[in-house]
Amino acid sequence: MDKVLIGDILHKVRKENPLVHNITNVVVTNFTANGLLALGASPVMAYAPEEVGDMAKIAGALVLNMGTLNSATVESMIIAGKSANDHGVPVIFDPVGAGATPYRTEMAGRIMREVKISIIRGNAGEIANIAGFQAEVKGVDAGNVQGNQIDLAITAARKLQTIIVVTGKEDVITDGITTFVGRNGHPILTKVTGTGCLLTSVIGAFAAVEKNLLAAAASAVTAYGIAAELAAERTASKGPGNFQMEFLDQLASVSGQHVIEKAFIEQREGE
Ligand code: ATP
Ligand code: TZP
Ligand code: MG
Ligand code: MG
Repeated sequence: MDKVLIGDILHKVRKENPLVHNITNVVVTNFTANGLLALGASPVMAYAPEEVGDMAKIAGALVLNMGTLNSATVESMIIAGKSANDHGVPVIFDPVGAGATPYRTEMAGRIMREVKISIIRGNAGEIANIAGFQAEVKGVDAGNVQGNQIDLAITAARKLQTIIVVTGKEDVITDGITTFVGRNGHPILTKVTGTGCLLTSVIGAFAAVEKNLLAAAASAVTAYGIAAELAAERTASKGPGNFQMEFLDQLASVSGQHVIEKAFIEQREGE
């Protein structure tokens, strides 16, 4: 992956300030809005079935996040998703906790059937479950998933006909044909709730400004991981609280130059 391109897309997010419509969970709502603002995007959270269609059609991207799902939000997600589809707005899906309960797995399936999803981001357990494999999910956290994460991502992308981003120690970004593996990030990200959800929304911001959605997703994952590294360098010894605040600051200041210096993302040969 060209590091200059990653910096260019990051720059476009800040220049174009895209509107990102999030239907997300109650745990991460404020953190997601602040993270998108810090990065240079414009967040909006809107849930009412009466308005989600209108909001989604004027957004640069729609992010659907299953974290604290209920029957009303599922209906809103489907209305918003269909409107986004009709108006050429990319839809990014975070199947939080898929596999943890039958309800979550079923609703993930329903959302994916009724809405054309451009990019799905989740941990390995969530992605395995939505692709139809049994895998351990502990609440909303990845359980101990056996097997190769790259193979899992490629299989899921082919089966679900969408771009898949599997995150963890290594991140895999694939459309089933072209695959990138990234190694930016820091383990302290797992000690702050919502860092996966915020990443999904950041992918939305990148997808809003870059038509090549695979490049958008890979660039978002890389820039986000580098911001986390910069924040961890300054605060990891103090703990997750200080890290969380510093991470917002680093999302605001991570630059193309940082990407050149720190990006670790490589393309894997396909079959
Ligand atoms: P989980 O609930 O299992 O933590 P999640 O939805 O919060 O999943 P993560 O997989 O934790 O999402 O990904 C969020 C961010 O944290 C990504 O940028 C990812 O690269 C990073 N990350 C996760 N684990 C590690 C790790 N061990 N080392 C470095 N970065 C990590
Ligand atoms: N419970 C329901 S949603 C949620 C929790 C703790 C937040 C999950 O955030 P992330 O980004 O997947 O860690
Ligand atoms: Mg997490
Ligand atoms: Mg998550």
